[in-house]
Amino acid sequence: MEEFKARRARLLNALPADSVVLLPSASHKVRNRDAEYPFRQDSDFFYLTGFKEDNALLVLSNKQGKQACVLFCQAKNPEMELWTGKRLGIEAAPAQLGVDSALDITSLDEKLVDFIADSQHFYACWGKDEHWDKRFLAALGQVKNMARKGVAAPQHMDALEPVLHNMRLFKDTHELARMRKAAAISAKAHTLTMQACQPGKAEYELESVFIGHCLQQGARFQAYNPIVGAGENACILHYNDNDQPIAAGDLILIDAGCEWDHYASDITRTFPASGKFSAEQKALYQICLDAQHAAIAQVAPGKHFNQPHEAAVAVICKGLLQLGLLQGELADIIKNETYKAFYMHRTSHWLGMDVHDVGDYKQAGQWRELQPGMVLTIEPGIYVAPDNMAVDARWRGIGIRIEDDVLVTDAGHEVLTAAVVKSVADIETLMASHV
Ligand SMILES: [Mn+2]
Repeated sequence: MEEFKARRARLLNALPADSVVLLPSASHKVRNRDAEYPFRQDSDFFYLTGFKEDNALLVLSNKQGKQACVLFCQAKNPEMELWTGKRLGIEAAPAQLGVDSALDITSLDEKLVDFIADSQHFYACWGKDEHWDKRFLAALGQVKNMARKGVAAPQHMDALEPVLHNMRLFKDTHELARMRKAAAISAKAHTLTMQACQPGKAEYELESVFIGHCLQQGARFQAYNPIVGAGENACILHYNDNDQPIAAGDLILIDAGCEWDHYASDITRTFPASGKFSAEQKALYQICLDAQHAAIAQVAPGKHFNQPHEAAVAVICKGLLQLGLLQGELADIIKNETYKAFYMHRTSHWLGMDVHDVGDYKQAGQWRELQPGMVLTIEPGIYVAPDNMAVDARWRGIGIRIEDDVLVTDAGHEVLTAAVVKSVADIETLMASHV
């Protein structure tokens, strides 16, 4: 509770005087007819409340120098709770969540007016959800109509995201504990999946090993849909079908990571179905791994966000040039981006509550400087399209990506997902111990 309370205070301290913040929870989403997707709380809302129910809204305000925090949530209702599960309720919310008071969500529209009245700055995630925009603007309209009573309406409609997401970019110890847990479960799941691999199995059988381990450990949700691509499917960046058979000569690319208490992990490993890399697979894999090591070495305070990517691109270009998949001068290849035929995505993204986490990548047009507490992925890849007639046939259809989660520390970096092997020798040794 203290963790969330402290974040709310920090946010309010960062806002100008006489601000009001309105932040709704996530709502249930229909998958088909009466069946819903599993509920996932809104990341911003969870970050500030730790509250896991839907149909709620957080109000923060610092009007007249006084910080206030009010939660609108669902009232207790035994009849409804019999169907949809236990609710915290209005009475228990203040003690449980550390908010000043709690109000019935059904009274939201009439009460919002009081919170907005006499505020100067109206903070919300404007433009994110039309339904909430309309409700907030309707309340604002009501406040404006009170002008003759001496009530002032906000002069500024402010985006909440820049200040809140800059906070989320720097992970505190509570957040890192959750991210380490997610990383540990996913690393073990990747290890078990590699050991379970055999030609003749289907991609979904490996997916089931991965998800099965996560579930057994209590990580009920994946941070994103797992990618399990065998052979040429590894060249499809967001492959999600996971329904093809695995052949003996295939490389298998698995990009999967569980979520632990609203925090993501994101790991990719690529390994040979038979347990032994072919000469071509090994040559490209080693380039990708060298690129990843070079990129990870660039993660340290004071480096900028693009330096790992630049390092990875340089290693990949040099390697593909040596193998003859690229031709010409190294400097030209990098400048003209001809490597993009093989490496078309970027090397990193922020990681946190969201797998592609919030936070600006550039500030004033410049790549952002890395600072302790930031977490980013390092995920170079090499993909030779099955129909790439510019290269020898033996290279075609090979797809490789290697991805780890890296925390920026005072001393440099810490790889949170180091527990799952990635060298050629270590993968071949692990896969020899088939389970
Ligand atoms: Mn990723």
